[in-house]
Amino acid sequence: MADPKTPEPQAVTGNAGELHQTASTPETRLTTNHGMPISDDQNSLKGGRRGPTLLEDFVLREKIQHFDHERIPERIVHARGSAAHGFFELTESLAEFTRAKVLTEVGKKTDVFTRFSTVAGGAGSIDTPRDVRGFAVKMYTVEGNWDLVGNNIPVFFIQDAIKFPDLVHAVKMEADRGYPQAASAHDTFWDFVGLMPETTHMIMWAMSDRTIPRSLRMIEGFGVNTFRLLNDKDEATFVKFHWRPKLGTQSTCWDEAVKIAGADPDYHRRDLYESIAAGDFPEWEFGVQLISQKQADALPFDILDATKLIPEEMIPIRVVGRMVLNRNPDNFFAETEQSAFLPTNMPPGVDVSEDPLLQGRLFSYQDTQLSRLGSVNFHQLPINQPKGCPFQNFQRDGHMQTQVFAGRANYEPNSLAEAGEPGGPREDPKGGFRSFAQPVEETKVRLRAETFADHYTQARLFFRSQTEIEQAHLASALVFELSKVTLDHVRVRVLANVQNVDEALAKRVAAGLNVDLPKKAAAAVAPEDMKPSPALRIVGKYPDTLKGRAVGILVTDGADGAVVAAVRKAVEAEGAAVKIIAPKIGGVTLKDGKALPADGQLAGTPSVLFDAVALVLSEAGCAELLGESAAVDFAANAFVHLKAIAHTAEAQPLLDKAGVKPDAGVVDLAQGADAFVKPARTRQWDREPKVRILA
Ligand code: HDE
Repeated sequence: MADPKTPEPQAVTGNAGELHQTASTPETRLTTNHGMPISDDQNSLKGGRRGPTLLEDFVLREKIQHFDHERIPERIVHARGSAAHGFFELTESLAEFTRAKVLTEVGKKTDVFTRFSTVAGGAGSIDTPRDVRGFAVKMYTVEGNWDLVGNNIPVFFIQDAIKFPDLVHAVKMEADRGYPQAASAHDTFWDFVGLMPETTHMIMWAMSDRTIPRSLRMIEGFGVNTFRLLNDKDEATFVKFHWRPKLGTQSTCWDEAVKIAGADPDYHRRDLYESIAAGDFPEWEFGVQLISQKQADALPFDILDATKLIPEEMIPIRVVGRMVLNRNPDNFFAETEQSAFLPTNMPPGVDVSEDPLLQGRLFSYQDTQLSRLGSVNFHQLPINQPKGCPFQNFQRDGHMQTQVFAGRANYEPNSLAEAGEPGGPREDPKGGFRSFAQPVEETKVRLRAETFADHYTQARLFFRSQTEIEQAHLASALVFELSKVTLDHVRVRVLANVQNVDEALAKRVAAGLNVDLPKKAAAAVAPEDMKPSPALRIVGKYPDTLKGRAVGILVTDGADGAVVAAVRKAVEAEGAAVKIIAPKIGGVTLKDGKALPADGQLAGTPSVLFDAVALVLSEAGCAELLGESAAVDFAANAFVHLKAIAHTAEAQPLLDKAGVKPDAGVVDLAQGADAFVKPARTRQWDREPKVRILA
């Protein structure tokens, strides 16, 4: 018989008992979404101790129902992203060109929220595929939000927004089989590319090391589309926006990126989060290329064509500000996931151009939020609200309205103020947003301007501006991607197009695939040779520094603590982070009997996660590691990924087993830890031809 009395509260049963914590004040106690205090969050309401759960249990139902609906649709592109808060500071006024306060008030700090992303993969995909990176900055200015929604590459695949759904369908996982995830190396993408020669310039960038960045802190950002600045007199100047990382633009090796994907799928997200948490704040310079109508008319390509860039050597970048990211989000979903970036968010004094790609974007971003965030009121979410100024108008109601509008004034014009009632806000003809008075009279047409027809000149400019190392990587990336293509005719068409870029490149790729070189594709406009632009390189351009990088020190029992300390000191003095890796997470006992805790266990912390490594081993420790493939891989991968390797003499047998050959980047620590620092600052490019057959 059941006990007719209400049983004593028995909130927790079993092992959880020890952890059970209760609260009795309104401030600390757990409630339902409607504020009702909850007495028991461990057990559902059952018909008897071992009986079925009752439908009556509305506490359980509310909790489960909310959980069931936790996910919202991910972004159709750029789904995988990581973000941070910070500030933008203007260092030079652009008052001559714009009336936007954010670009004229020198020294003023404007709050920003910046989200980096990959393009093709889903929200849970890896951080290191070969892919373009999104670089979206929301500046909470005193004249409304300014969203600069850019990429880490200055050009785009297509010229007209009407092709965007096709491009994205082609690159995402194939429709019937649902793979590959976060990869462009498959038939449908290259089919689209081969049939759309306008993609060629962007393909050169996409196959360069730019799309396998070392860190989100080490990527450039570009507004891509041409915008306008408008000054007090409504005079317009074309503008291209640039972000340049203080740490330099740096990339991984392809083989390394692939292995990082397994070792740490969150590599970039973790790196951003940890560096900000450690107070090592990433920073970018903000620059503009200002182009008058006259200069634009003189350019050998159309300023409205997003597949073209303006070489810095033609029109320099003027650095006028900086951005520092100094605070991690408190909540990933509320901030990073719910942030909505809109190219239509611009302060008065900034305006769009007629670039047909940008024109389509002006519709798309606002529209997509409806299916993603589910309500026209997505601008009221804290992360999306303007913070630098009030926002007010006569738009009302809708799903999830959170604002409580008092009074009757929900239309305009109204004269309610004459009766002493609030009449609401009014337009500001002087301070408000005004579009540039661009003349537009012409016949309606669906066509591409002839000025957009040259698809190869700038692709050639990019390829020929690269260093030999980068050209070899680019050619090898093309070989890799086209090797994953299963349809011969798709490969052939791409190779025919690449011939227009550079015949030697096409030959290298064909040789790398072991296929015949097809006839050159007909070009709508024959490519021309432009003067190479060294600014388009990465290698040789980034600062010679270990700052912001990470060094891994592999240790064993019996290792010399003084050597570990010396390496740590030398590396930290350069601004790099140090991690101790040991065969077991509990750490090691050093030669002097002291314990050294580990930051990572060897099998889970491979050398791909570091920019340079040191092997501080004892003789016995090394002998033991010869039987541990993770240790052999640690050294072998560091070597083939062109990293500096410092080592104690006792580590030599492991280096031999891993195939590590002596060169300038392999440093015996008997020379002192400082000898390691210089090679650690860069990759050992001279080593590459000895460890890899590149195209
Ligand atoms: Fe986007 N893009 N895009 N895009 N884009 C989106 O908007 C779109 C383009 C970029 O961190 C979507 O809110 C069209 C160029 C970034 O939340 C969507 C076209 C550039 C992000 C959309 C382009 C970008 C997006 C999906 C061709 C570099 C992520 C979710 C006309 C300048 C922003 C969303 C974030 C996101 C449309 C081309 C950058 C569907 C139609 C060019 C960084 O609206």
